[in-house]
Amino acid sequence: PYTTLFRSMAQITNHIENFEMNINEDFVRKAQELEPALHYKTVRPAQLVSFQPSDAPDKPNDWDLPVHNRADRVFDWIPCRMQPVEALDTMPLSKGSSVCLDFGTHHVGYISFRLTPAGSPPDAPAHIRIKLGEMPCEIMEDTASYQGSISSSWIQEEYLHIDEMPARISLPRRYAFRYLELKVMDTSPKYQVLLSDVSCDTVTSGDMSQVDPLNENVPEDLKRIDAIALKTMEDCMQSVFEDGPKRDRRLWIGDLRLQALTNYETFKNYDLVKRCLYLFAGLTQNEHHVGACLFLRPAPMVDDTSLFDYGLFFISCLHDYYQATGDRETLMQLWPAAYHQAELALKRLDGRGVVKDSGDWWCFLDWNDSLNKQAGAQGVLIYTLRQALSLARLMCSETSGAESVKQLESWIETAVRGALEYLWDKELRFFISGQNRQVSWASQIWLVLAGVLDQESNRRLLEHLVKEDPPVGMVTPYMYHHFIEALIQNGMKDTALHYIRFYWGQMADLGADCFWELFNPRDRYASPYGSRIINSYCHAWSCTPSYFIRKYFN
Ligand code: RAM
Repeated sequence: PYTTLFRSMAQITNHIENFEMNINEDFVRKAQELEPALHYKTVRPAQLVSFQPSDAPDKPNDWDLPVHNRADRVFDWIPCRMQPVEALDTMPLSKGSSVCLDFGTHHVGYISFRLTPAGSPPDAPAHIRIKLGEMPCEIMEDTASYQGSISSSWIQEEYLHIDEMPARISLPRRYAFRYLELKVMDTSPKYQVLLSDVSCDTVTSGDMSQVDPLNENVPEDLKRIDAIALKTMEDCMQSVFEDGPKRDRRLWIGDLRLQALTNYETFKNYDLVKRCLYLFAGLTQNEHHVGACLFLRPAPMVDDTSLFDYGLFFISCLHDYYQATGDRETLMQLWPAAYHQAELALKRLDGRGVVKDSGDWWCFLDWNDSLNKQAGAQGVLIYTLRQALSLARLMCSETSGAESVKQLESWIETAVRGALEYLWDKELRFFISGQNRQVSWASQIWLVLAGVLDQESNRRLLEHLVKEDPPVGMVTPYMYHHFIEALIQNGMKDTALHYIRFYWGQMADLGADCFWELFNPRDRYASPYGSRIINSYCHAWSCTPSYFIRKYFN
């Protein structure tokens, strides 16, 4: 029951030419029936705060990297001049003055506050600016200086005219923030305004009471990392698993895959994963390719962004969901869509059994401009084909699945042979990628996860990788996740733990309330979008320490 809709290119970004959306009404209905209940809670600011730039020189920390390692800093802004919220009562704000409220931790929700005039009757509207920031940089850096590659409309900043006061003002948008700054652009020389009764109705579909406490003997630093990761999960759990509640506020399949894995070890909201699976299968692109991301409102719609790896991860999501739930009915319904993603991906193999390389934005892997994606994509292909094979074997007994088992076995054989013959460089003892035979972290990690070599060789490769540290490194928690997973799967748990501490531990030391979309320990200012104020500081793909800690170190 597929309906096909054609949309004009002018309306939607141009990733696919002649983009078409295929709708499976039954699947979409099923997803809608699984819409989660949202939980609301009212929270209030903890204190007033100001920030000072940190001019202290960088000093090497435990990891010998130039990263601040002091709990009193949030990135490189030092919170100072803290005051109780009650101080607002005696703080009339006039033209040009501002106040910053610290809610104590990260929140997602709807803001309201009261504005009362002080002095003469208000003879002009109050013109105010509200800024909301997950991090101090969003409050402190000038929005007008943003020149990045994605829309400045993500910056959480509002200008309002208030005509009548006293007034209770409720902002219509949902925000992700810890800090709220109100600045008076103008009142009139005759009156000021008092800010009071500031609150936020937080929203999430995550239910923290479902999450078991960690065993007492888990080390304190891991408990802290786990708590931050859980908060990240909670704030990203909305009507679907969002990638980030500040940005992009939508369902991306790469993020979903890692959220779902973490969810099975924590919140155990199986229906939320199921809902996302039905959405992806119910709203597909040209040739029924699973899209990279989906919008929910005003009506569910698949985006026209198509990525090789993200399409294949539909297989992983279904595979992991079945492993966690044993929900055979869902498996049966969604298996054809999953298998089809493998068929589509196979079209990209050249005669040698190697994925054809092209441009930038055909396969994601990591936010790293210099990364060649060919070998990593080959790894993702083999990794997901193996998961498809294990599902196909399960399906075999009840349907005519024997064909797909044979087909998948032969595809895997072809792709593994291709990787070994054309991507493995015996001299370098690394997998190479692309025409320029690039050696990167991502290529090694994905081909290790793909199980192209035996365990012993994988281990040697990972050790070699760490030792040689090729310059094309990892920049996102998403890529680090795969590194940790590769280490654990090859019996290197101690090294994995070391890197969890190295990476997520440093974010925690830098004052993270939730884990970030991006963190490059060697360059804290890194942003694929051109400015760190647009980065997301509560990002789903960064939540996996809870998965690792609970599954392997608890
Ligand atoms: C970013 C999103 C998301 C990621 C994609 C590839 O814009 O925030 O997390 O999956 O890119």
